[in-house]
Amino acid sequence: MSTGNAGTFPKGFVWGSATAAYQIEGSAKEGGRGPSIWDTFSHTPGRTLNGDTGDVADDHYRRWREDLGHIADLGLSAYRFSIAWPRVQPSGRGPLNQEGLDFYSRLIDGLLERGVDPVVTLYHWDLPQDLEDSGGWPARDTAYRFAEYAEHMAREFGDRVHTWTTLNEPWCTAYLGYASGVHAPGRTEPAAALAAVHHLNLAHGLGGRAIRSVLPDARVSVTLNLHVTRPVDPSNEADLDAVRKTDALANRAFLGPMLDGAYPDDLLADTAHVTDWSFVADGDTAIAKIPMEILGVNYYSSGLARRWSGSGQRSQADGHGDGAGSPWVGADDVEFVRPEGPYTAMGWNIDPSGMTELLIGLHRTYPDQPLMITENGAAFDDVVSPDGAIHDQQRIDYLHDHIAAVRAAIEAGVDVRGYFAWSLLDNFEWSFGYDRRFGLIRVDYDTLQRTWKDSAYWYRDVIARNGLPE
Ligand code: IFM
Repeated sequence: MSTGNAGTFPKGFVWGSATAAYQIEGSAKEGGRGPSIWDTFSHTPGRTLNGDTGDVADDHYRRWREDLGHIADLGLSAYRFSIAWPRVQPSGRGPLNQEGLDFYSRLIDGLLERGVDPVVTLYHWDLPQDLEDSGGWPARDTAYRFAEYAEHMAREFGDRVHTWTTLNEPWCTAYLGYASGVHAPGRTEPAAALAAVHHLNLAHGLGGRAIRSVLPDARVSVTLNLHVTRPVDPSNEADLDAVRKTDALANRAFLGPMLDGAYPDDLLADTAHVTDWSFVADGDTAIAKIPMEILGVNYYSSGLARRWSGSGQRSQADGHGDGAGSPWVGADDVEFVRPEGPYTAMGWNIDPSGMTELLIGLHRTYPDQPLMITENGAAFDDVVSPDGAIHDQQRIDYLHDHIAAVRAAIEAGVDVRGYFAWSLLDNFEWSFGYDRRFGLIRVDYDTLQRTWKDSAYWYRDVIARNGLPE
């Protein structure tokens, strides 16, 4: 496919930016919102850096009008945000909360008035606490509650919202929430994590079907943080097998049911010592598979793995292994080695080629599936200059190189429909609290003042020219 000039993108390419409710909204107890697992988790001593919570966050719940102004000024064609389930249905079941619905309704109207397409994520990790108290994602019922909630949202907003993302990064929900415990609800139960994987897949299928029952023409999607893992020694069979295992757990555990209607045999075999997968009922994987107008891909960095020798301290240097447990359920013989730098402030390596590789690989396996980069971005230790500006050249370089990587994939024939920068604003970076800044726009957490970083001006120009600078 030719895209014209070296740096330009196909006509109609979507340029967006993304956020998530708990990371920006604040007002955790306002407007009838119920508690979520992230309220409980972040208020539990020792769970987040500096004890940070999402109580105030970016105060977006009250400053949404100002934020709409930034979205419009950037020239975004789409804005990806999540609905906080506990804000619109405080207990995760039963009655809806009109005040919460009104908030999102105003936001959606405001986006449309400014010519920005609202892209809604239904679940970005803030499970209503009541549902966790009934078992959370390891419990089958949660998938049915999610489908009901999805149907409600389709009825409420389907006249104005066309693109619906069921789940954001179910890998994190299942493995960080229920295996390593570094995310809410902080459980470290490997078998429960695999049950969560399954019920998230089921929720995706049930939820997508519920949306389509109300809105036959809805564009349904999911966002996955697919892992690009390379072998330490590409000529070593054991290292290649370690990569296969991580691919099964991280990628094919979701792609399999959602796109092929089945779990991969090697995943079931690799984890047979953890669970017998008896929580998978007949017909579940057929339900999980729904046609998707878009498959959302989040990409930040790549990994490096090898077979663990079995002696000494096993390294888990993949940026996800610092909790009480390992997120890599059942992969006890896999060791993660820190890839070469440079690194972002998250300690993640910068590897744009991994993004091209990922997109091309997905296209080979699923040639008819349109793709979208629903998140990509970087945290750096931004410095405010004496003149008040934030010269975040490292972030500009990161974004530049990853956008170029997307373009390389398009040139190679991959159907990539858009790119969303993570994130619009600095925000609550989960267990890292406010310490890691991903925003195009800086948020001063004392005054809540927003200031455009150089990367925001740069991204605005990329959008305006539909491509990278020459
Ligand atoms: O901040 C998160 C986001 O919520 C999900 N994807 C990764 C981002 C950076 O860690």
